[in-house]
Amino acid sequence: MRMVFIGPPGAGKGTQAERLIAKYRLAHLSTGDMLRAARDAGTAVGKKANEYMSKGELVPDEIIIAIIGERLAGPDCRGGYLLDGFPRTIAQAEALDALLAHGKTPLDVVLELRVPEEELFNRLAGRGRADDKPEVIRQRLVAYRKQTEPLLDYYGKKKVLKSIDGLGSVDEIFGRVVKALDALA
Ligand code: B4P
Repeated sequence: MRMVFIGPPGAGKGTQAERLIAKYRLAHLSTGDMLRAARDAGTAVGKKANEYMSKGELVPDEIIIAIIGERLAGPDCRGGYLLDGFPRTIAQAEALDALLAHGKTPLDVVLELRVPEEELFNRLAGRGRADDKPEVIRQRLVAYRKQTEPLLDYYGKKKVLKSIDGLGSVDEIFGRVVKALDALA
C-alpha cells in the first residue's frame, strides 16, 4: 500500500504512523524526522532546513523533493510506504505524481487527520519540541492553511482522499484509520 498522511502540525501524524507501519508493514518516510536528523548531524541540508523549521516555515520544495526522490527509490519502499508530512505544497504533490507516474505506481490513499486548532495548541505545548513555542506554532498553522490545505482539494479531485476525525484517544483514532483502509480493500 502506498499512502500519504496530511494534517496540521500536531494532528498526530507521527503518532498514528508508528502503528500503521507496524500493522501494514510499510516503510515510514517522515520528512520532519529526516530534516531533524540532518539538522542534528549538522549537514549542509540540515543547517539550511533549520533556518525555516525554527521559524515555523516550510523548508523549500527543492530540498524536500530531492530528499524524498532519493528515499522513494530505496528497496524498502517496494513493498509499500507511508509518507508522513509529505507532500505539504502543490508543487511537492506534482513532483510526487511525476515520480510515481514514471514507475506506474500511483498512490492508493491520502489520509487527512482533522483536528481543531485549540486542541493542536494543547498537544504541541505538551510535546515541547524546539519548534513548539506558541509563536512558532502559530506560524506553522498559517503555513498549513495557506500551503498545505489546498492539497485536500487536489487529492479530493483525484478521488483518493479519506478524512479521519483526529479527536479522541490514540487507539480510537487508529481504529478509524484502519476502518477507512479496510474499506478500500
Ligand atoms: P513534522 O515533523 O511533520 O511534524 P508535525 O506536523 O509537527 O507533527 P505530527 O502531526 O506528526 O504530530 P505528532 O504525532 O508528533 O514537521 C515539522 C516541521 O518540518 C515543519 O513545520 C516544517 O518546517 C518541516 N517540514 C516537514 N515536512 C516538510 C515538507 N514536506 N515540506 C516543507 N517543510 C517540511 O503529535 C503531536 C503531539 O500530540 C505529540 O506530543 C503526541 O504525543 C500528541 N498526540 C498525538 N495523538 C494524540 C491524541 N489522540 N490525543 C492527544 N495527544 C495526542
